[in-house]
Amino acid sequence: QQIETADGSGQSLYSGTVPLQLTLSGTTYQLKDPTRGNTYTTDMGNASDSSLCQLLGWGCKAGTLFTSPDNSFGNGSTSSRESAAVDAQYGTNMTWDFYKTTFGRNGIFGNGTGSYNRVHYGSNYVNAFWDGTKMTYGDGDGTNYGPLTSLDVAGHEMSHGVTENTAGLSYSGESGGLNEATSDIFGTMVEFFANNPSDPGDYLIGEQFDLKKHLGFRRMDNPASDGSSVNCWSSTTKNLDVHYSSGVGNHFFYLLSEGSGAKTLNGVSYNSPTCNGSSVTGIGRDAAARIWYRALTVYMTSSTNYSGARTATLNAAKDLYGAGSTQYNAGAAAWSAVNVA
Ligand code: ASN
Ligand code: ZN
Ligand code: CA
Repeated sequence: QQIETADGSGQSLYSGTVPLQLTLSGTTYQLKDPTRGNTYTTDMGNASDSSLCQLLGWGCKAGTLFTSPDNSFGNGSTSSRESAAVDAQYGTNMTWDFYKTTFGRNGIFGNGTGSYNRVHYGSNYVNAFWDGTKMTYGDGDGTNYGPLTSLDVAGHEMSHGVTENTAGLSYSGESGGLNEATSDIFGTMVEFFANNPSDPGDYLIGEQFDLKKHLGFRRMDNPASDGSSVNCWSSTTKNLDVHYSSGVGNHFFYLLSEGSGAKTLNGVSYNSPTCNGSSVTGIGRDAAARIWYRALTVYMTSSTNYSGARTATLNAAKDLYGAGSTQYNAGAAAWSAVNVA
């Protein structure tokens, strides 16, 4: 079989019609991108992994690669099984391009090797995950949540892979909260980077597939508004589920990017309170993301806690912008504003 790269297009659920790079094998188009480390997407056919796989990583299912007789995938609705696959593939493309363009990073592993997506995992499964090798997406319950294949979740899950291959933040206690915050931060940056008119950048996580409220699972300007996450660090932050202790890091990142107070961006209204009554002026999300990425890849380790994250990001800001720079000072002010001294 002759193998070539072919241009194609997909009709996604959340991002409109998107360009795809495909593999043409003989006369069959595969949803597999030779220009981004051969990243591909498979159909799990609503099967779940066996308990042996979940426990030991043995006998996990790879799913069936999406293929087509033409170079077009999906129809923009869940009536085609390909549509969610288009979102997942597009999400990995945008995440790949975000890391490459912004930080010069070649994929999750940093070596140009791709990964893969499994979609239609399980039945009524309202989650998505990274397992060390690949991304997996459920279809949601169909009532409150649709398939979880939005850009921000794709960026979130792939960023778990980046964290695992850099700082290695351990997934419990405060380091676990920082691990989760890192995924929310870069998932959000991917959404802004893609600049897709159907899914404009915001500081909400999962708003696209939240069928009822369109607010998603978490919000970064005021994490505590979900009733479970925290805005401000305290000595009990380490006891929370990592998806709630991430609130401190998410809140820091929002404040550093956008500043405190009320603001409307791409049609979404935000109001970020500080924990110490200060007001914080933002430095923009691009500078904030550069600081976080350098902190993650140069200074953080598996056991970094919030106090350590303050030191790591301020060291990163010093390297990038200089001690006493606006960016450095804003970083210090934003950490103080979330009670991390
Ligand atoms: N969706 C979740 C996450 O990526 C799955 C998990 O709990 N690890 O954080
Ligand atoms: Zn996560
Ligand atoms: Ca979002």
